[in-house]
Amino acid sequence: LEISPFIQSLPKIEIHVHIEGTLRPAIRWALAQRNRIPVVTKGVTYHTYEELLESYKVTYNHRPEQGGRKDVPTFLEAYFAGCDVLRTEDDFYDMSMDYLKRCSEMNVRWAEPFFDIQAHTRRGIPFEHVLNGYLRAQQDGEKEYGVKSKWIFCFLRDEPVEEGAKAYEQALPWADTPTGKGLFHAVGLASNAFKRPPVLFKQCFERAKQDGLHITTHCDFGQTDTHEHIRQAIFDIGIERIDHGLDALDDDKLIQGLVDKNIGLTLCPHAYHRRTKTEVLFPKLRQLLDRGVKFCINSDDPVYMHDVWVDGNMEKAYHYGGLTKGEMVGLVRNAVEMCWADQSVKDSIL
Ligand code: ES4
Ligand code: ZN
Repeated sequence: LEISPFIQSLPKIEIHVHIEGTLRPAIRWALAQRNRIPVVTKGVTYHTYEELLESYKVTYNHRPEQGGRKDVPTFLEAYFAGCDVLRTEDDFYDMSMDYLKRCSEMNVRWAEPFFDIQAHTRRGIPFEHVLNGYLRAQQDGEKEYGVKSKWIFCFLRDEPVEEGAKAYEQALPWADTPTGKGLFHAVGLASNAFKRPPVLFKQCFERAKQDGLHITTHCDFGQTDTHEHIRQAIFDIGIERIDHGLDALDDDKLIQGLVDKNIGLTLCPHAYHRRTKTEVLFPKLRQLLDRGVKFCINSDDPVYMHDVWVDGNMEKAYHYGGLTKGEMVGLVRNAVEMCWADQSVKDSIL
């Protein structure tokens, strides 16, 4: 699907994108050369850039517990394998600057990228390398590309809660607090949700709230127990946004909760379209509009999802969802309302 002049011209905000999911194969290859390490995904070593590029054309497997094949990487296996080339502060900086540059090309004015610090500390990378790389990119991305950002710390929900709490303490000096460096202004929950409901992290969310940060959580589309996860997010934790959360449409009480509490969904249409029929998926956008649920359009992990970025995701909503131009502008307006930028930034976008 080509990007139409209308979609290209819209000012954009992206508030659901994993920075590690924006690591393009060209950058991955270059960083591997720079660090003198091989490029490997699930036991397969890529000896040429062309082979590596080719490997990104797949649709990743489902998780083994959901019947996925053992020989094909799952999405998360590919995503964490990509992280291996990120070793130095400059590596994190270069990946992030590449994303922010891409933002400027797509007319994205404000971004709230997620980062998985535990994906790096558990490989022995010092947390300062990660955070200082992102902080420098946050500053230079605004200066060089005019893209402002505040970032979101993600707990890896399939790791022990104490590990997440420890990582949070290490990262706190980089947070957007009165004494912090201003990198991240929120916390979220990512990675494999299987048997890892949001309430497990209730104390982590409470702590972040006390520190003056915003809170959001992934409730992936079509996952085990996703309705219960959405229920917990709304009613037990008091989350401000939900990442995905499209399954709320199956349950009137969840929809009512979203509407009553003005909780918006950060949707990523292409992520669902990879494994959902057009005629099943896109009417759901219309249903959300009809029921008054706020949502906005994002990319999630563009590099591991066929190179479909936020503009491509908006094009899909426009084209397959049959939304009008006015409705598309409304979705940008929703993103302005849902994002946690200062009012002056919000006012400058729409
Ligand atoms: C993710 Cl698509 C998705 N689901 C859960 N966790 C993630 N982290 C990055 N992308
Ligand atoms: Zn996500």
